[in-house]
Amino acid sequence: MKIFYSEEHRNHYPPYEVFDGGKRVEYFENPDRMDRILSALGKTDWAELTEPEDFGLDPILAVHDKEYINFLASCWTEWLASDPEIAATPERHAFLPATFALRRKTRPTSSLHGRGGYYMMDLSACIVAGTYKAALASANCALSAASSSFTLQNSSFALCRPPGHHAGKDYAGGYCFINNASVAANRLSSKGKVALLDIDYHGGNGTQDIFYERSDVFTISIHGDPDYEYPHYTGFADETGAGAGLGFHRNFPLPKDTGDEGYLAALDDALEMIRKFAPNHLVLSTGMDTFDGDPLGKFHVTREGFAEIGKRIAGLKLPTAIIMEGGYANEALGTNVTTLLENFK
Ligand code: OKP
Ligand code: ZN
Repeated sequence: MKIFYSEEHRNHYPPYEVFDGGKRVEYFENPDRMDRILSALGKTDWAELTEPEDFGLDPILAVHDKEYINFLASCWTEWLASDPEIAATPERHAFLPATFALRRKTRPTSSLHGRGGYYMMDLSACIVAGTYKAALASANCALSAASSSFTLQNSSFALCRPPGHHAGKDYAGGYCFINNASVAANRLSSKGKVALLDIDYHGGNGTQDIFYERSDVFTISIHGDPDYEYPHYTGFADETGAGAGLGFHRNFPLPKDTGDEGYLAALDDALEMIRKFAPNHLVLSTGMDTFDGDPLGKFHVTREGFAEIGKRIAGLKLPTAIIMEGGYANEALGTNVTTLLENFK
């Protein structure tokens, strides 16, 4: 199986994040996650590591707002230029806004902090020197996986970091900057019907927003109920699309302590909907944070659970671009990923 991976992610490693209640903690979405996955892939006889192709900005701008991408591109250098203290010790800092724009009543103003609060939805998508290039390389991994799985009509894996499913058309959030899976799905949509299934523990709000009014890309997310879980304000069962997209988005919010059995029951319902939609291609937003013991999750999916989840999704028999999203139980991350991927080789 082709695995698209770039070393570029290493330069995106913010020195901290601001967690619930304002607590400063180490950045959960760290480069070690990739090392664990690479090491597990290296022990298999089927993983074929490949550099991503560079697709340029066009496929990204087909999904994201240009001014938002410009903000990502220049944020760090503007931030350094604005304060000599930051410029003297850049490794100790990350850019975060302190005021957030409530949409509908607001506009992106020209100051850096004005744009920060407009283009960022929370305090977890810290921008540092290497963020923009890492995000571009991550999107190129997803595009390469899409292109390869289309050409070869098989499945491929994009080892993306930073992840993407919380990023909307014009905002970053939840460790995400460019919505890798959406960029890939949008590109594939020119070739046929696409289903995008999101099995990350957190609701895929960015993906939901991007395709909400479209019927050519059917989006489904299975996740912790926003009633108790991040991203808190979206991902409810009654959000099913709008306009031409009505009926082409589905959410499966699940309770705390969901285990293999409860998860697989929801997955079966989701897979049935995908079968009815009869897509030509599948994009799988793959987070392993449903795992029992994940520090950011409240589910109890086991390794055996991931084997069964992979088996049932692969049972769709669709060429699948598998896109890495979250998963923070680093010690188990590599094995969990290879356990799921094995079903698609
Ligand atoms: C990214 B992905 C925990 C605070 C949440 C952001 C989580 C982003 C998850 N209560 N901080 O979907 O794995
Ligand atoms: Zn997640």
